[in-house]
Amino acid sequence: MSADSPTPTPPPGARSDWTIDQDWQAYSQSEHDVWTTLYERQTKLLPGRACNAFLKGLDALDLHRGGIPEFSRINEELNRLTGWSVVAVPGLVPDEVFFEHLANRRFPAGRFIRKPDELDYLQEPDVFHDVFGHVPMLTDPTFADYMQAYGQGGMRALGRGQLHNLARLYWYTVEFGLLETSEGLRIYGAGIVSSRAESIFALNDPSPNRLGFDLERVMRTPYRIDDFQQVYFVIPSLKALLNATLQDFEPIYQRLTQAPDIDIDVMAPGDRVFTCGTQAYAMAGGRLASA
Ligand code: HBI
Ligand code: FE
Repeated sequence: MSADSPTPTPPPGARSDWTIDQDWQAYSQSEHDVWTTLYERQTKLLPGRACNAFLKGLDALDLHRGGIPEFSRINEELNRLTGWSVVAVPGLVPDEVFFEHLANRRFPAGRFIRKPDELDYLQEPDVFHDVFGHVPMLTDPTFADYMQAYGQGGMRALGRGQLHNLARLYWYTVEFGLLETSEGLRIYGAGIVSSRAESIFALNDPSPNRLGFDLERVMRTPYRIDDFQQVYFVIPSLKALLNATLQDFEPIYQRLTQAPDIDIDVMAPGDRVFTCGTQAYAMAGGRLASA
């Protein structure tokens, strides 16, 4: 989406900011059952894997009431904690709409939930990915500030036509980020924490590289949207992540226009190496080969 093309019009039934009513009454029992199945699977797995901020947020929002949570109920507590709200959208929204919501502390969550035969993998973020995966971290004040700073930065990046660099930052932190703790690596990325298989792969599999987070290095690294990541980046703290976005991006964007991408499966000079991966999973053909 370049800066000058008009924003696509919202789908029928959606407001001009692409939000829709969650219409919580309209969920069927089988849709609620899918949420409960996914929720119970993940919460068995995540203690000792997800970071404390995530686990604390999950409790604070009381998401274990069984069934798809009502956004208006979540928002009472979420607003009180960090001023964030969850708003329902039909699915992926255009980048500039997405950034505008984040910049105003509104997280756009898909209203739909995956089908029972899609439990383990889906391309588009559904309510489980968005609300279970992303929202608990928004109860942490530092991460809440990071997400708003990301939204504000996104609106600037759009203007420069360098969105792809910033999308990588989102991907390797908000979606697939790992955190270094005294007990070992922990997950904070929504794409990992909402996936049973990747919650295990990202921490335990010898295949992917695990490298120290460096903002500019991450912004030069392409990513995969169709399978487990071949590299995960590790932050030393949520504060360090927030601080990385508070610097002036202008010189960074300038350098990025001259810097070549870094291949997804290599180590680069200066990388802090937590795991030098075998890349065996990707070389064996990944998800499709092991299906
Ligand atoms: N829309 N609803 C929704 N959820 C996302 O995570 C999302 C999006 N639109 C764009 C987008 N993510 C990515 O391009 C971000 O990197 C900006
Ligand atoms: Fe997401």
